[in-house]
Amino acid sequence: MDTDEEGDNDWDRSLESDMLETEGSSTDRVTSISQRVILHIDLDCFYAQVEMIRNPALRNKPLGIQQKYLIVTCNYVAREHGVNKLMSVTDAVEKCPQLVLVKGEDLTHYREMSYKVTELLMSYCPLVERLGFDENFMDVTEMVERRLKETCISDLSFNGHVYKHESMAVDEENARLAVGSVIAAEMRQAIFSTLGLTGCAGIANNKLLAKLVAGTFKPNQQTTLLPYSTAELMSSLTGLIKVPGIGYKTREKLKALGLVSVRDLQLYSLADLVREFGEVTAKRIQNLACGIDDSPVTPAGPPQSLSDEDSFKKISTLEEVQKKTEELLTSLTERMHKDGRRPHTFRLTIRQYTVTNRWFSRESRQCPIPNHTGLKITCGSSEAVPQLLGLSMKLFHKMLDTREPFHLTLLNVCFSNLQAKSSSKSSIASFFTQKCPTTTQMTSQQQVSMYDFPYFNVPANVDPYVFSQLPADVQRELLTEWRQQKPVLKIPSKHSHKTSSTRDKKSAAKGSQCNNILKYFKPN
Ligand code: DGT
Ligand code: MG
Repeated sequence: MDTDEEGDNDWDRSLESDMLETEGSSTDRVTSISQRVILHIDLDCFYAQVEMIRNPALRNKPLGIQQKYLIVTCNYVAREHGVNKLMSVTDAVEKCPQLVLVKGEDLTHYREMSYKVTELLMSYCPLVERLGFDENFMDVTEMVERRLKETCISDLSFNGHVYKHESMAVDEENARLAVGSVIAAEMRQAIFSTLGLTGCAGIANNKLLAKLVAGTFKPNQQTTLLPYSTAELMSSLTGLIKVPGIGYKTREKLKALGLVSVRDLQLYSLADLVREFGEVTAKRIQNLACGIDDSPVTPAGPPQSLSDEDSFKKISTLEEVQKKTEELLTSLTERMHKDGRRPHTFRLTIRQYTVTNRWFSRESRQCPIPNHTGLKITCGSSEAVPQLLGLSMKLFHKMLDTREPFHLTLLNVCFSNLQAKSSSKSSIASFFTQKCPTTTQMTSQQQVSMYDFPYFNVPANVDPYVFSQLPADVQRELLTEWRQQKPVLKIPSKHSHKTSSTRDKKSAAKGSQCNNILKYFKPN
């Protein structure tokens, strides 16, 4: 099974660092935080939807996506038959004998669709934060402000549900959330008309509440939370496990203090919590229990590492290790090649079977990737895998004495320390690029000549003779880089009608941040 190491689904960790950053925030900041409009968009039965798009014949059938012995998700037809997420395949088939099963261990299509959704949302608003594969937060506060200036409050209405209200009139106080609900509906519509996917949205003043309220009505619906309904939403949660940001270990510690429900944590003495967890964590978890979360929506950018892993019942021979590692390396190097950056570190992780500690006995070794191998990976050369396999086996022997019997249940291969190629050979690049504008600065004429150059296929401002004198490896690397310098996506002109100069700068900064990130999302 593929894994994704974007670090973008670690809600606990991100909240913790956010809290550290926001310690001692000014009154102004607190005010602006309480006025934010945050959307949370969660796609419906994500893997199943992707499979139904790939094969529309599955659309009206009960469909389960299988990884090993589990149904990791199922479409809503199957849910009507009593099939649930994370049910065993045996139980699911018993509930619904006509269930169609599709293997979902290869995440390639899900990952690709996932990035398309984020990319689409970023074309409307740069402040998009991914959470896992099918969830995105958006901070649409600025969009809301702009629209409010152009709209009469009496013309506004809420789109979708309002938590615990049949209907709700729009007034001064809730107008911003009402505009947020209209934007959320537009985003969902954009995702549907562009990519064919449906999803749910939550609209609230912070990330925590937006996420929690989003699931109130499913599928393909949206719900807005008004601030005064926060307490009701929080007390509707069946336990601390339902509070995103309070992880397993924290829950265990809380349980030892006798705290099980959200209400228990709300009412517990902060001083006692501080003694147990320290000030930052104590305040954070108590705030979360009260629905308070001032963590910002943080666009993540490209992943810091790429990895691939598989788990299995038993691997106990060197040949099996080699075969499985080679398989994993083949798919990982292909992804790395598509990514375009060059990895400088390689890590191998194994998990040995132990009766006592079944899940947490991972062990890793890592090493630098030699330059010639790094180049092979970025060029997409088939020689990369055998070279990496050699490295893997050396690392493997450092962890295990293969003269003794062994029992592995997992292998993971990982590239990290990923660097954009321009920085890794800046001296050569700068040789060519002193007079060569960056992609964003190029005129359309230059871009056309760069891609269509009929003979050498090098940018028009590069001397073909000088290029032809370079070593073949360097030529290949430069060509790959130039081919990848496609025009970056434009932020729609919606952002350009701000008048104040500070706002212009802010907007430009956000735009360029967004463009940088968009470079990562490569078309298929
Ligand atoms: P939903 O949101 O209830 O309509 O259904 P999904 O399928 O979108 O569920 P969600 O949002 O919790 O998760 C998104 C995808 O992530 C889902 O389609 C399959 C995958 N997934 C979710 N939970 C697990 C899990 O525990 N293990 C594995 N391997 N995959 C999971
Ligand atoms: Mg979902």
